[in-house]
Amino acid sequence: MAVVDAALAQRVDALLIVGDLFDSSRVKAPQILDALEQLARLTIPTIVTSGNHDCLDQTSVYQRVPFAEAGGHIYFMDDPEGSRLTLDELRLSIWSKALVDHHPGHRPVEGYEPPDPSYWNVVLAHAHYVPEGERSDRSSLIHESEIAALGCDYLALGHWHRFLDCSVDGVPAFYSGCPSEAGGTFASANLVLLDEASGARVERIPLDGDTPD
Ligand SMILES: [Mn+2]
Repeated sequence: MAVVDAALAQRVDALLIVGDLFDSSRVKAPQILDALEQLARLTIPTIVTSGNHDCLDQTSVYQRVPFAEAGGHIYFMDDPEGSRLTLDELRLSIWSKALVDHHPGHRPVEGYEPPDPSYWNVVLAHAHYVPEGERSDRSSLIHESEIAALGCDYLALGHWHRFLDCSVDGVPAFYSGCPSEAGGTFASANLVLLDEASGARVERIPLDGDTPD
């Protein structure tokens, strides 16, 4: 898995996978095992939440994904009401709401509560971004004003298969892009640097030998 290669090469402190780790609930056992073998190459905290392709419904692929077998460093954020993971060693606090039903009523950051302000405050959202002044009848929306209201140190966005900067009012918010080439862009992941003085800085890292266009 190219993302794991990049995480090892960059010596990151944690890996965030913001939904759609698996393409569907019909993914076969060998692919599940392969994904777990890849994640087992890491020892850093690896935080996973569900997306619309791997949502937590009654037929969820996650019923067949024994994360524990890949290691205790994997944290699966599976609470549909939203939950918080606190990693004291990294002074990192992560909030995420698991996606169960991808529909217009699902709001990925509704119910968010800010954490202890002495921690890095990171939010994950598998969501369809809606800029200010626009409306959408799509599912799992996140509006620009909701991003601004989070006031977090970093919002990691998943769902769209491309890199995109959705930062607003001092809240850094980015889609990571996709680990395979898609939509005329190159495969990439986001390297997020959290600095006491300057806050979050995001660097786009090409994956799997892909070259930037
Ligand atoms: Mn998605």
